[in-house]
This record gives sequence, C-alpha cells and structure tokens, in this order.
Amino acid sequence: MASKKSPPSPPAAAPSPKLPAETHQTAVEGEQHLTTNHGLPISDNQNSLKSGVRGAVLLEDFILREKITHFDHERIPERIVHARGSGAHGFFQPYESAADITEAGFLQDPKKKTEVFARFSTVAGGAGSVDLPRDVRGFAVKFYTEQGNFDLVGNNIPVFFIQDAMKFPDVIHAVKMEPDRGFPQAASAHATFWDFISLTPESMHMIMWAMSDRAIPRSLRMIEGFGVHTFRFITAEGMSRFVKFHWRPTIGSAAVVWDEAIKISGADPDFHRRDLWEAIERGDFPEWELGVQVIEESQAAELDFDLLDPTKLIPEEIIPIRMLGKMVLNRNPDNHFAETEQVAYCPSHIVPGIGFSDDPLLQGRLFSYLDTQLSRLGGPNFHQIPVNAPRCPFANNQRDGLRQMQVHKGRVAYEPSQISPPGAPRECPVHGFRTHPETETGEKIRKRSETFADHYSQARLFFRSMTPPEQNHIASALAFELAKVEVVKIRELMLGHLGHIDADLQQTVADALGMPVKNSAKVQPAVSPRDLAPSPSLSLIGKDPHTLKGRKAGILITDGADAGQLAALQAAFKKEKAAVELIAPKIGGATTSDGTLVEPHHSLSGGPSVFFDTVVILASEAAMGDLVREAAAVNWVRDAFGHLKVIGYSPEAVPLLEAAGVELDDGTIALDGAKAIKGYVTTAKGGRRWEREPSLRSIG
Ligand code: HDD
Repeated sequence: MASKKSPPSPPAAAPSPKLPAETHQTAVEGEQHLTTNHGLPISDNQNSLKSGVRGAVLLEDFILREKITHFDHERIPERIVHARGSGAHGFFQPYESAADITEAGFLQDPKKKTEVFARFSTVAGGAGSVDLPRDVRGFAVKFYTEQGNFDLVGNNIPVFFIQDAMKFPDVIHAVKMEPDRGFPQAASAHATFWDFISLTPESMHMIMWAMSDRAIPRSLRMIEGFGVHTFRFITAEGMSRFVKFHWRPTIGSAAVVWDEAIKISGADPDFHRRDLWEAIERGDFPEWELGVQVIEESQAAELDFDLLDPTKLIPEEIIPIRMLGKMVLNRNPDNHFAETEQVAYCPSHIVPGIGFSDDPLLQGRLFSYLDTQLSRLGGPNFHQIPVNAPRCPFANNQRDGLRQMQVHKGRVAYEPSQISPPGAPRECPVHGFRTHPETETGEKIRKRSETFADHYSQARLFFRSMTPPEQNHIASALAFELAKVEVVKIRELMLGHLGHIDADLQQTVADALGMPVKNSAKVQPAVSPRDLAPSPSLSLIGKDPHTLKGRKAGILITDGADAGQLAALQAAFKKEKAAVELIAPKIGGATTSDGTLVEPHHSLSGGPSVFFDTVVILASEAAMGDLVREAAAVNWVRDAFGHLKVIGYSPEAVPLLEAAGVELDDGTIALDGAKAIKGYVTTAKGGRRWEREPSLRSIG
C-alpha cells in the first residue's frame, strides 16, 4: 500500500515516460518469448508488481523474485589460485606419429585434429584483478581426445617455488593478500611473501624466473608453457621414458618493461584478455608448438640433478626438444562464465601412453584439483558441464549427486550383473588405461631426498644465461619487491641468498636498496652451488625473432597528417602481419592532408602508447601548438621512448619529440619518404632498443 504521507499518484491516465523503442523490446509474432526459468512467458520485464504505480512492491511477484534469486547466486567460489584467466577454443594436430615414444591416441596421426580448450591465468590475484601484475602465468590445456580428456596443467615457467605439495598452502598463503588487512592484491611485493621465500632456499631458482621478464609478458599469445614436472611417455609395447613438456609460441616470446606494466594495469586492466580476444576475432590465431624433452630412464641417473625435483630444469642444450605438433586457438568462448570460469582442469586427467612420475609436488596435485572442483563447481557432476565433458562417449555406474544433469535409465548401476542390458559398460583390459608398473620400495618416511638439496646452482645457471638487460631487470625487480618489505631482516636474509646465486647480483641489489652488502645474513647452503654451463635458450631477448607478426603498431595522427604516408604505413604493417590502431586527439576523427576524415580507434587519453609495440607520429605543423601543451600527447611520446620503442615520426612532429625529452637515436626514425618507411619497419622488427635503457633508468 502507498504511504498516506506520500504525494498523490499521478492520474492513472497519465502516459508513462516513453523509452526509446530499442530499450523496450517486445517479441513480435514468431519471435522467442522472454520466459521464467520454468517457461512462463513474461509480459513486462521493466516493472515489478506493485500496489499502485508508486506503491509497495508485492511479495507475490514471483517473476521478480526468481530473477533476483538467480542473480544473487551468479557467482561461484573463485579458484584459490589462478582465479583470473582467459580462455579460448582450438585444436591440436601432430606433425607426425609419435608412436615410437607414446601410444597416446592424439599423437599418432598427423591428419587428426584434437579439439582443445586453453586457459591462461595469473596466480595470485582474484578473478577481478588486473592482467599485468608481476606473476607466474598458468598455461592449462584440455585435449578432448578419443581416449578421454588429457589435461596439461602447466605454467609459463618451467620450475616451481617448492618441492613438496605439503608446502603449497604455505607459499600461496604467503603470496596472497595478507589476511588481516586484505591487501596487496595480485602482488608478491610484500612482507609475507618474502618472509616465506627467504626461509625457503628451494625457491631461489623459481625466484630468478619470477623476477625476470617472463613474469610480465607482452601477450598471452607470446608466452612459453611448461608441464614443469617430469612425466612418462609409454609406448604400446610398454617402453617407458621420462618427458618434460614444452609449449613454444610460433610468433616468439616478448615481455613489457616494468614501468609499462604498471601503466598498462591502470590504462587497461584487461590488456591480456582483450589482446587474446581481439587477435582471435581478427583471425590472427595464436599458435604454439608442443614438444617434449625425452629422457631415457638410464639417462636419468646421469643428470646432475634429480628429475623428480620440480625446482630444476634440463637445459635444451643438453636434451633438445622434439616438437610433436601444433596447437591453434581459433575460437573465442561463447560465454566467459560457462566456459572459462567453469572449465575444470585436473593433472590426474591423463590418457593411455602418458604417465606420472613420483615428483612429490605432482603427486599432491593429483589429489588437489579434483577436490577443489567439488566445492568450486558444486558437487561431483562437474564433468557434465559442456566445457568439461569428454567428446568421446563415457559411461560408468556412478549415479546421482548434486547437479546431476543426466537421466540414467535402467535398474542396474553396478557390475558384475547378470541382468544388465546388452551394451552395459564393462572394463577394457586391452585399451584401458594401465599404470606403468614401476617398482616401488622404501620405508614410510617424511623426509626430503638429499638429491633435492642443491638450491642455488640452477638459479645461478638461469641468471648467468640472461643477457645484460635481462640481468638488470631481475636486479631491478628484486630491489623493487624487497623495497616493499618493511622488515629489514627479511631483506638481509634475501641478500644472503643472492650472494650464493651471483655476487654481482647481490651487490647490485644491495646498492639499489641502499643497504651495505656486509649486512647480508649468513646463509649456509646444504650443497655448495656449482657453476653450470649457461643455457642461452633460456633468454627471451637472446632468441627474439625480430618480427612484427602478431605485434601492434599505434599511429598518432592529427588534422593535416600526410594521407599518403598513413596509407603506406598501414600497407607496410599489414605486410608484416602486424595489427595497427590509430590514435587522434579527439575520437571524432582527424582530417588528413587529402581531406579524408579518418576515424581513430582511440582518443589520445584513451590510447596511451603502452598499448603498442612500436609507434608512429604523423602530425602537421599546425597541430603542434596544441599537442606540445597536451600532457596526454607529451606522455604518449615520452613513454614510447622510455619504454624503448622504435618511434617513427613525420618531420613536423619534432617539437612534440622535444617537448617529451626524446633524444634522437637509431630507434627514432624520421619518415621523410617512402624509403624511410622501409627503414623504420626494418628497425621496428628488431624490437625494443635495449641500448637506450641504461641512460634512462637506474636499477631499483
Ligand atoms: Fe595448481 C590451479 C598450475 C602446483 C593446486 N594450477 C592451477 C591452474 C594452473 C596450475 C595453470 C589453473 C587451471 C585453470 O586455468 O583452471 N599448479 C600449477 C603448476 C604447479 C601447480 C604448474 C606446479 C608445478 N597446484 C599446485 C600444487 C597444488 C595446486 C602443488 C596443491 C597441492 N592449482 C591447485 C588448485 C587449483 C590450481 C587449488 C585452483 C583452481 C583449480 O585448481 O582448478 O587445485
């Protein structure tokens, strides 16, 4: 009932305010009706049921209640780790039969494509966190094979923080936001993380990777992936070998610089998700080769570390990668929640021809994922959700349970049975999965193997395999993160560990922190670190493919910009298979020299140069007066220069470069003719100008 005090209702005859036709969609004959979840057609989706137009809403309104109730339950528990992810559909196709090393069905026939769903994620942040924190990236792929689903649940870093699953909740609690204050979100730069790490020497190798450029990738399309653990490949004849899985992006790997990552996080928190989505929408399908390092069981004993230790890798220079085939991601999800959120990967999902090793981290994971899906997806039937369901037939005697979607028929849900109908599921000793019959002996014991005890040699190997700019980035990242740790003894302990990795690194980080190196805490390694031969294949800069393929160029245009140059640049980028976006001072457009009104993708303030791999400024002299006084324009250029990008510019744009403090070098190229465009493109293919960095930025 309307309150007596309220002003009188307008007369019933008063016309209700008119909404634009398209916001008030009513079905016409033959169109689908909006209905309740139970199929009742809904006549009005704009107004709740009230007593009078200004009166109280009635409890009777079951349509309102159903709509709100469903909305209230739209969220499910987010993943405890890897909560923020982006997914895509695609396929995997082998190059040739791998029957000599595995009987896995999807690796036998080069003509056969296997459907996949891949999900890439950050680890520490919540589902709504940004895409570019310094963090490990998850790289999970579900292969829907004819022998059931194979889930390869890896990361973009080939080693891990810990050696035993017993420590997983600890390392995750340490990195996640601190429980009393609820921050920092998606960041390892805080005391609890470094407290745990400084007391966990086995993390040191992983720390080198996590502080490297790998942890701030330019694009999910450019990350490498690793299975991390040692797995087994088993042939049809029962021959078993150890393997390490590798994913390699065909367009090469690249990272952003830290200052850029921070700015991207503000300008576009969805930077990676958008990039993946848009690349697939424009037909620029991301591709990865899948390969394995194959290790004969007899070879395993000769390696200078234990294959069961997930904090170690095998340099490619020692055991090369055999490429097995290619994955192409060619379809975006239809629905982010239904697919990317509900996809449930489990390392325990394997197929005949693939087996586990006794890596204690892997063994713990074999339990954890199924367990977490039970609560995350509300019960034991999550395999029936379309993105999780095998594409091959599946049948067993498991029944009922929460969220049961199948209607199982018949009276027999067990075996053996004499009354089950013909065709009832039976076990299959010939084609069924068999565990590799490894001999296990040993006393029950809670103890770490001594073969896991060398925590510094491979950390050193990684650091010394980096190019000088990459080494500087590791030192800078360590200094940045440790500077956020207010507890001095944690910093001193970390400096102590760094001393065992590399004395120069220790000194550089100490200097950047403004702490005397002599204050480093004494750390007694369980095994003295050794000098292993560097592995150049671990460096990203060292294997930069020098290409613009899959990269994005940004062209800043103003009124009067040279139309011919714009067309020539667009054609040149297209030839290189690079995407191009235009930026203009105003989103309404810029009129180029031939009088064409060009519509940009971004206005200046909405399209900062951090979005692009290389940039061009095509400006007229007349536009300079305004641009040099416009912070968005000056920052656009200053950032592009500071982020070491190759910059092409029309000679008229020089005042803007000067206002931005750009010092012309080999990576700043005046576009004063067709030849100049060619030279600019060749230089831009070379990627960032690392030689510019030391004059712009100190370590720390
Ligand atoms: Fe994990 C999710 C990768 C160790 C327990 N993990 C998860 C995802 C990836 C990884 C990519 C996200 C999958 C998706 O996109 O849905 N995890 C790894 C790697 C590890 C690793 C490469 C070490 C080599 N994880 C690890 C351990 C445990 C877990 C040791 C527990 C004992 N991981 C989980 C989990 C998650 C998970 C709690 C959270 C959500 C989920 O599983 O589905 O079960």
